[in-house]
Amino acid sequence: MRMAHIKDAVALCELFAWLEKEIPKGTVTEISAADKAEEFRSQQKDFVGLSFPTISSVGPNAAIIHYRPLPETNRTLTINEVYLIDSGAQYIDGTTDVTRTVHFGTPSAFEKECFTYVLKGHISVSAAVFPNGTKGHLLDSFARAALWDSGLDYLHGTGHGVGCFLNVHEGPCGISYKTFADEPLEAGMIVSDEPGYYEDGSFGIRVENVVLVVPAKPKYNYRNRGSLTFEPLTLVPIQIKMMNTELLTQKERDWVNEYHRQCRNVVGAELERQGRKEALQWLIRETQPIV
Ligand SMILES: [Mn+2]
Repeated sequence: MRMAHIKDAVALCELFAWLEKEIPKGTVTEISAADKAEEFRSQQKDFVGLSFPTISSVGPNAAIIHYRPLPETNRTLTINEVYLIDSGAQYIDGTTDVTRTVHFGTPSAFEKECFTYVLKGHISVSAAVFPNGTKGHLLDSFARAALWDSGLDYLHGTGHGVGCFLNVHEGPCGISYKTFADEPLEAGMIVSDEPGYYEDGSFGIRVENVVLVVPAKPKYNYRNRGSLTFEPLTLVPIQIKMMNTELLTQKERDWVNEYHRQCRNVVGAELERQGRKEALQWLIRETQPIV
């Protein structure tokens, strides 16, 4: 799974570097961007196919949670609207599922504010430390707290299990306000962490990583229960331009910087090995530390 996610990140770095160059020409659509993502993924070793149909959506189309572009709805990407792409692939060594929300021009203050609440929720789950035996639904409100605080929410679950060269939606665990099919999280399980926010008729935001459940070592060990946390397997930069960094705590800024350091080190090495220079330049630029 780690290898599959590194290759998948290479493909997405290529995609975003390509989109930045092509969008100003006015020739990129939701469908052609999705096709390009598939083309870059197909260049990676042991690629078999997509893990689900790509959600490639811009502006108001991204506010439709299960949108998938059709010829009659297909919008052109511009520097004026937020772009959301939720996509993934099957490789012989693993399955991926990643969502990034980006702006190729200047996002509005409200778009940045909403993005930052979503990011805070994403980080709150990803960095959570919780006792062994905890069920995923207890973590669901961690993902929503920053949105709830401002009277906002999203009408879907926060995470699902992910198989390894298997179903991209896999039981028995998940992170949702719903409590069915919710086995306790255990070290070695793999789930998604994907809060969002959708402003009807305007824009959609989602930040999704696939994360691995790993043992945590907090200061104490109450009744020897042991503790767990998550380690991101997805290593694709989260767009700093979309963040209102003043709304982030120091701990959240540290998380972003550490995450981007890992993206740069791990994916950067693979981009270098594959000789993908433009994507490497893009990665380095997009992983500058925030203050
Ligand atoms: Mn997902």
